[in-house]
Amino acid sequence: MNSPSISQSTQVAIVGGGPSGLLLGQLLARDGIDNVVLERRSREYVLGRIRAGVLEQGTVDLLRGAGVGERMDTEGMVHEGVGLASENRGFRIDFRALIDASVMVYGQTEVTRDLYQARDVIGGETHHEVENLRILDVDGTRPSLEFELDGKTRSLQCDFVAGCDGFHGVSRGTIPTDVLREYERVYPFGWLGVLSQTPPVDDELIYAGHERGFALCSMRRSDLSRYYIQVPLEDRVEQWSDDAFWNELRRRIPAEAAERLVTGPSIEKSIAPLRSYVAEPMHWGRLFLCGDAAHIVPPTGAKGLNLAASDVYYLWQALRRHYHDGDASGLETYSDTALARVWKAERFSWSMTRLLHRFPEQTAFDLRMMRAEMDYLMSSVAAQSALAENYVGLPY
Ligand code: FAS
Ligand code: PHB
Repeated sequence: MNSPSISQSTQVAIVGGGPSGLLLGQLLARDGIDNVVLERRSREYVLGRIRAGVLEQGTVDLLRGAGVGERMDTEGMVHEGVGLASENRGFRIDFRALIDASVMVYGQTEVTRDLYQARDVIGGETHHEVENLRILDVDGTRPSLEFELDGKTRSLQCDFVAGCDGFHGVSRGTIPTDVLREYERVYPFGWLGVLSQTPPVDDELIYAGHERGFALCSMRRSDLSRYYIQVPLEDRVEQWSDDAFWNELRRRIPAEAAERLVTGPSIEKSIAPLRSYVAEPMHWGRLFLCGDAAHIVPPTGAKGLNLAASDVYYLWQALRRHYHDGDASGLETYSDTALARVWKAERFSWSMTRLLHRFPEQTAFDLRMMRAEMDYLMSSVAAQSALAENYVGLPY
């Protein structure tokens, strides 16, 4: 490896220019804390990803507080409830009546776009297409990153490293294997997702359990819909024509929704695997993990992006106290604080996935338990309130 030809320093080095890294960078910059974002892909590539669609109230408040909520408030859709269905019978969970709360439907792609534009405005330093990034000396007092950029080897010295580089990043691997504890469940199915320039089938989302498998009706705008169906892990997206997708979706959702469904050509089609995963601790020396770098949830509970937001909130507050008040207590407790909320979201996401999906090994008794759980949910205000408070987001 060539010795670095260019060296610089910053206060916080952020690995990853997805929602976690960009939101942290925005919050730190507004507090005068210098930071540099290093992203492996191009900006266009990052902005081409189609991912999450639902923002918890905590995420909405954080984006507004970071000064990036304007377009979300103009173009986002406030949802005061969500539809659930079992074997084509639908019912509604009324967030407003049950717990006086709501969520915001606004795509992660748009959140990321807003964050990039805000970073342009504040002149935040961001490097794209960074290669071969290494994280060094996080167990010391002056960690550094080494990487290649534009064919030159560079070194970035810093006080702290924020590992915001997602599940396949390098940050988590910096934690010694005898320290890192991993918890994982890989699900025996995936989600086949379609984006279509069609009006959504309903004003709100519909999560549907069915003997043929799970389906989800979501949206991005009043003329842009997002749909998912559960498929076997071995399925390939090429196997699924648009017509096959629409016909399978119709079979799994409530009859009145199936009749209203407006279909059209898919403008994006992909299969995402599902897993539950948590890495502990989320802090090692001067390294702090945020978002998918530390945890993954099955998207059934719409928690992935929202957990990234609460991690960022905790780390931002801790760094702010360190730099402004000389108080390191927030940094010392960051991992425990973040993990407390992460595990509750993991539980909710796992329980929603178990309630709404068909698992290969399910017995007749298991299916009766699923039906009883759905019947209880349909008939109990207490059960619906519990689901509502988890779905809209538990407090930070
Ligand atoms: P991200 O993965 O978004 O960002 C990490 C960034 O780090 C990426 O831009 C990556 O290129 C970069 N990076 C990686 N390695 C690097 C390196 N060595 N050096 C520099 N940069 C590096 N969540 C939901 O709530 N609902 C959903 O429906 C949903 N659907 C999803 C579908 C898919 C296919 C995936 C993969 C995830 C989905 N998620 C969903 C979860 C998703 O929204 C994440 O929770 C969210 O992107 C987390 O943001 P980050 O932590 O920033 O990680
Ligand atoms: C989406 O719109 O992509 C979406 C919404 C809710 C989920 C998962 C995905 O739970």
